[in-house]
Amino acid sequence: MENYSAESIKILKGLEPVRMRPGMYIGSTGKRGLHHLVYEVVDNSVDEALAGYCDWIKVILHEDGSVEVEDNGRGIPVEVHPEVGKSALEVVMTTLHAGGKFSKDSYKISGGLHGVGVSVVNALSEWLEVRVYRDGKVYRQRYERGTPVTPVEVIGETNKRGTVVRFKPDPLIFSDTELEPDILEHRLRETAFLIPGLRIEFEDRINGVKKSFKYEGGIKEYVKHLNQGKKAIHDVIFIRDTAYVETKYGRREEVLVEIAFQYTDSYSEEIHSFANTVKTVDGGTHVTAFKAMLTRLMNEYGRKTGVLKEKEAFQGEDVREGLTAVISVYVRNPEFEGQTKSKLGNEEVYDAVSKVMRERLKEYLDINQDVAKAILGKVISAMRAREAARRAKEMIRRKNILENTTLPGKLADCSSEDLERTELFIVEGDSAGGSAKQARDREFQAVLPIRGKILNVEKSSLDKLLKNEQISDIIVAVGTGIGEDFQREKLRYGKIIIMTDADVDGAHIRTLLLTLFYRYMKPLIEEGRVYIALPPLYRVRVGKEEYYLYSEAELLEFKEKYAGKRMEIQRYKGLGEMNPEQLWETTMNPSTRKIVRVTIEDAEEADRLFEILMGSDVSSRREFIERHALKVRELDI
Ligand code: 0RA
Repeated sequence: MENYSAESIKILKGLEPVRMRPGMYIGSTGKRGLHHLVYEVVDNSVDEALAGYCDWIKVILHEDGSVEVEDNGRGIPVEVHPEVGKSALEVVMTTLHAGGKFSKDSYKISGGLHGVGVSVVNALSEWLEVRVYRDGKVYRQRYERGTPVTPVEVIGETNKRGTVVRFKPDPLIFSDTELEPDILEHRLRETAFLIPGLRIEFEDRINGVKKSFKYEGGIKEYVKHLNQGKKAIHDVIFIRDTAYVETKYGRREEVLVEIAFQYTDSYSEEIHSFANTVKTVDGGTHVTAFKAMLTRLMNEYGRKTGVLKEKEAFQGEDVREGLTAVISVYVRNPEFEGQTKSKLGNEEVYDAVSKVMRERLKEYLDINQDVAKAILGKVISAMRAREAARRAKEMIRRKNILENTTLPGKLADCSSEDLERTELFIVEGDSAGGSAKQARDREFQAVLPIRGKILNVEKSSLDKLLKNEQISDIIVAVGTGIGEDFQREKLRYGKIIIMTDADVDGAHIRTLLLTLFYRYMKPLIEEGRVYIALPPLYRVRVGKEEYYLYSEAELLEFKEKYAGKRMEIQRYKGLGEMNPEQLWETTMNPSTRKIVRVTIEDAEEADRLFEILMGSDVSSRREFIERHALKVRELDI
């Protein structure tokens, strides 16, 4: 870094445009934009850390809703800027400096919404106070809505170095000025993972919580963290190298590539990517190159070892099943594309990542043959499962086409064909199924009992379960077929209602069914046709009156209301304990029952949880089921 000098700042304009059109600078004036203010300030300190001058950042969420960010970097320069006759500190805080901005010589973040500068934060704050510890002195200046209300003053002496920025987001700009500690914590932890050795402290004074993040292992530790609770099949692979590549402007540039990844025995894929420590949620050239090269190298390896037959080839999805990866690149002029500026566009990064992957990963796998074998085994079984799933789908399709009049024997169908009235109850257990068949209104309600223990097949993928008879009965009863063969017009019922016991097994089955609908019959969820029945948890008798209660909370409330009265409480352990009349009244009669419509978010959650259920980690599975079982209880219509 050269010395700070007057020329390195190009003064463009004041801050009025920022208050006029905040969205242009921070994306939005909602929650997202609000949090962006904090990131903007933290990123300045992070840049100082990347340049090697700072190893500690502290963020405090104050009780008054303001945020304070302190670092032990060099401190923002305070010298008087000769051209304007103002302190550099004031210039930095009160002018928009685009282009040749106040930047480090290293990899400066310059794309999109990132690195718009701390002056933008100043402009959008009700007030902001900056302190600089530099040359033994403490400097201070205060602003209101971007305008200085004090000069840059020396307010004391110190032996510290660094910068402290404290600001309060302006309620005139933001619809909601409440910062979410969880969001901030998540982001700060992520940043700490990206810069090994950097300590980031977070203190939430509203809730009295303090956290400290420091990861010497960098993104390697990040992958370990992401895979907690999953069963890894090898140690985290870490590769890091620089590559010299040509940009589209014909310049040769150095790109630093860091990749950490690990396979688990799960079926999901999780890739987090960053460019210059900025998260690229929509991926980009670095992610595309990583995926392409991983597939290519695995195919080459599979060929070489003879496990791939002549006509076989791994597809991307085979190679990424159970993969958790973190990709972090540093590039001189990052281009962030897309609506939210979260996709990396630099073509030269594609070349750099391909090159580093080819050279370093090959080398790694040559040295660590056992790891290579473990991964290859996983990829092969993913490929076989994909082929098996295709055959299973084919089979169901054929079954649908050839015998589409043969409905499952266990289905008690309804007589109406009016889609807007008809309902299919998928009921757990034969005894509850029997009661439901007796209880239903056969004109518009159909009942399909399924056995409770469909899920005993441990560590099986959903694809395999498609072959399961219970599942194929459901698919045939619903009528639409699945996946690419889904035909909305074949739908046989207007509502599909999942009715399971209020216990762990019930939650288990519900998750499986939601995952099935989510992955293979998604339009049904999007149209809001899938529901969960909420059977009561208690029946209470007070005198001659009977009441049904649907939650612990309702029971407590009830007890308070009837305190002193004699009551008889029956707890239902399962649907099977209700006689048909009770089942009708509490769970099936449209005018008295409770049902919850399943949203896409619910189904996504179920899909995620399904992975945990199917995974091998018994304790996290148990924990999840219990949590999830409670959660559905808390929902209401
Ligand atoms: C430009 C030059 C110098 C430091 C900084 C910027 C700087 C900015 C921020 C913002 C938050 N924390 C910061 N820390 C440092 C260094 C000038 C010099 O000492 O040569």
